[in-house]
Formats: sequence, C-alpha cells, structure tokens
Amino acid sequence: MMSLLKRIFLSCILLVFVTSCATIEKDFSKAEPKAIKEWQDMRFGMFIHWGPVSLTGHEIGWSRGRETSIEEYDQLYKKFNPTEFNADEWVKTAKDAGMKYMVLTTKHHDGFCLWPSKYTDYHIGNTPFKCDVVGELAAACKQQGIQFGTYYSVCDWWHPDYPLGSPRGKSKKAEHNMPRYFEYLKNQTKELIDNYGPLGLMWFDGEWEKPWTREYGNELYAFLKRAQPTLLINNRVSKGRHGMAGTTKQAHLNAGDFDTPEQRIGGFNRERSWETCMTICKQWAWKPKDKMKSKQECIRTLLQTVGGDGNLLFNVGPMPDGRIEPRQVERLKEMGQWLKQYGDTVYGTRGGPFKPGEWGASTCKENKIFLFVMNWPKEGPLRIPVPSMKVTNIAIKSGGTVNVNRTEKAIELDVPADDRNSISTVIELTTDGNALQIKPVTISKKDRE
Ligand code: H79
Repeated sequence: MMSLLKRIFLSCILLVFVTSCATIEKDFSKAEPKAIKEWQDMRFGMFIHWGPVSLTGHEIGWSRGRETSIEEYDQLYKKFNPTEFNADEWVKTAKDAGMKYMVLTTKHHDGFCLWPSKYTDYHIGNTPFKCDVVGELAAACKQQGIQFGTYYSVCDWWHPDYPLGSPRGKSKKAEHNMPRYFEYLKNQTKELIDNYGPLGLMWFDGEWEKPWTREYGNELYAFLKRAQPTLLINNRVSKGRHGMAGTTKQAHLNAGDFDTPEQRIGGFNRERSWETCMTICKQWAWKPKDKMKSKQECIRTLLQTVGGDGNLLFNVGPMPDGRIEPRQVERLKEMGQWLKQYGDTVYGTRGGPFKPGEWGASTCKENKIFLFVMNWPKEGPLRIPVPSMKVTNIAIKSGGTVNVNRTEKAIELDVPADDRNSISTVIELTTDGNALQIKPVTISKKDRE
C-alpha cells in the first residue's frame, strides 16, 4: 500500500506537470478575450502591400528571381522615391471606407523593410525617399483613431542567413544560418513593437517554407506576447495553416489567434476567429490597369465574410509615386457610403444565425437579426426556417416593403421587385431574446424552393 506521504508527493508532481502544460498551452494559443472581441467588433480593415517592387508593376510575393532577376530586384530600392506619399491621406481613405484597422507590409518575402531598422541597411532610410513609412502611418493611425498592425514575412529571400532566395526555393544560398536569422527576425519584430507599438496585430506569412519550423513559430509567438500581451497574432506564425483555406490544423500544437483564408471567404465559424484577406484588384502589389472588383462584389464580399463571423482585410497596393490609385479610393468610398447607412448591421455583430449561402448572409446583435438578401429565389418568397426564438417584428431597412407570411416551419419573406436592392436587400428581424443564442442554421435550397 502506498504511504500517504508518497501519495501526496506523487499528487504534487502531477499537479506541477498539469499546470506547466497548461502554462505552455496558454503561452501559445490564447489571445486576450478583450483584444479578440475589440478586433472582431471592427470587422473591416485595410491591408496594404507596398515597396520598391511597385516600380515594376509585378507581384511583391513572387517576382524576385522570376519576372525580375534577383540582381535587378535588389537594386530597385535605390530608385524608390514615392514623393506623393501622404500617411494622413492613406489613413483617411481607410476611414472613409469604413475600415477600422490597417495592416502594412513592413517586410515582405523580398526582405525590404519599410522602416529604418537598426538591424539591416536594406530599408527605406537608404532610398532617395528616406522617410519612415511605418512610423508615419502608425502615427497617422493613432491620430485618426485607426488601429495599426504589421505584416511581416518570416521567409526572407534577401537575407544572407535565410537559406532560400526565390519562390519555391528555386535559388538557395550556399552559406546560411537559420538560428542567426531567427535572432534577426526576433530583433526586428521586437523593434516594431518598441518603436510603433502597442500594435493591434502582427500578421505573419511565408511560414510554409521548409526552414521555418513549428518550434520557431511557437517561440516567436510566446516572445511577442511577452513583449505585448494584448497583441493578436495570426495562425501563419506557426505551421498549422491549411493552404489557402487558412484554417488551422492541430490548433493545440500550433500557435495563432486567428485563421487566415486568402483570396476566398472563410466558412461559417464562431468557434475560432478568422479573417479573410483579399485584394481589391488581382494583385497584392500595384499593377497598372489591374482588373478591379465592382462595387457590388466589394460590398457583398464584406457581407458574406461578416455573415460567416469573420473579418475582412481588404487590400490595396499603392502606386510607386506614393498614392493609392484614385479609382480604388473611389471604390473604397462607395463601400464607406454603404457602411454609413448600414454600419449597425456590420460592426459589433456576429455572423448568423442563418449561415451564408447563395441567397445571402445574416448577422446578429442583441435582439436583432439582419438578413442580407442578395439572390432571391427564381419564383416565390425567400423561406427561412423558423428560428428557435420568437420573432416579434420584421422590417425592411433598405427601403420599400417586405411581405411576411408565417407558416409552421418557415417565415416567408418577399419584397416587390422594385424594392429589391441590387447590392443587398436588408431586412431586420427582432427577437425576444439575445439572437446569438439561436443555433446557427442553413437555409437550404429546399427551404427556398
Ligand atoms: O502577402 C500576400 C501574398 O503576397 C502572400 N500572402 C498574401 C497575404 C503570398 N505569398 N505567396 N503566396 C501568397 C502564394 C503561395 C502559395 C503556396 Fe502554399 C505556397 C502554395 C504552396 C506553397 C499556401 C501555402 C498554400 C499551401 C501552402
């Protein structure tokens, strides 16, 4: 029989083990709930991809060593002189679009730094322009009440210590030193927090390359959270990201506060926070005459994203002269005008309870459900399943009339053709409780027919 002392001893060991596991887990997979909520409430942010590459009109993420030779690419910064750059204007453009936060490529895969980092000479301070772009934007954001965050690529094709040199590892460096590169990366990211923080979030990328490991990622996550506990960090800091869908494999092993679908809208998910990143045109970096999304597509993208309980980080690539293209500014303004009218159906809401689909999407907040009807059934009304909570009132927010017919299983909604809005018809349901408690449901084709 085990002596009492022995039992106490063993229990103590077990307790120490369990709590230390919990601490490790906490170190790399927990965001401050308040920070997550504030970020989710914002729902809409601006992504900015910019650097000397804009001089070529090619893509920032994969033109070094492809469209442009490595030698030529690495000299571009000597000609980078965006004299029309105006941080206040960029931030105002974001604000007028109804965006609440901003994420700038401080360093992309090409290794060029948009701030005068003391750990390298390959930075904006050594261009003819000289101005600290990160610093100016961070300050302008603070002044105009926009949250500022940084994109930072963990792969760095320029840095001599990083093993690979171009897309798909086509060029490799003979002499490399990944542990030393990791120190460089930690120094730089800490520098970003120290110089420009507190930051809203840090958005990592390039983690799929071989040299980057889960150990590096989880260590970096813990290191940065110690530097700024309120910081949010995306799932690309570690190795759990599932391709362009951006969900997280083995989230208990891979650090990250939110998922990152790229160039697509994420699936409905209230369990893990997520943010779709998408370009307003085709390219991340500026391309002359790039094909731009229509006003309808832009706004519907936002609504389908928010309806799935995600954020939208919508990207612009400013021109080599420092301006955001005027037609893009106009398009963003149109989004802002829509949001001025309907902002209460987007900000501070959660996705659901009617999951997004062909028909449209929905959001909810307190005792309201907002339906965004984008495609009406070919014939007859839109049928939504009766929710598990009493609906006490139904009103149309986008003007005109809505005809309601309640059956045992469905609420049938119809809006006369002239009153249907080409972007989205917005209908408000009032419930007699918190609509977030309603179990999310799919509006099936069957319901619609
Ligand atoms: O910054 C923007 C792009 O420049 C950058 N990510 C966004 C936010 C980006 N760099 N490369 N790519 C996007 C495309 C890379 C795709 C792939 Fe893969 C890398 C295909 C295979 C490896 C993604 C990661 C899909 C599987 C793993």
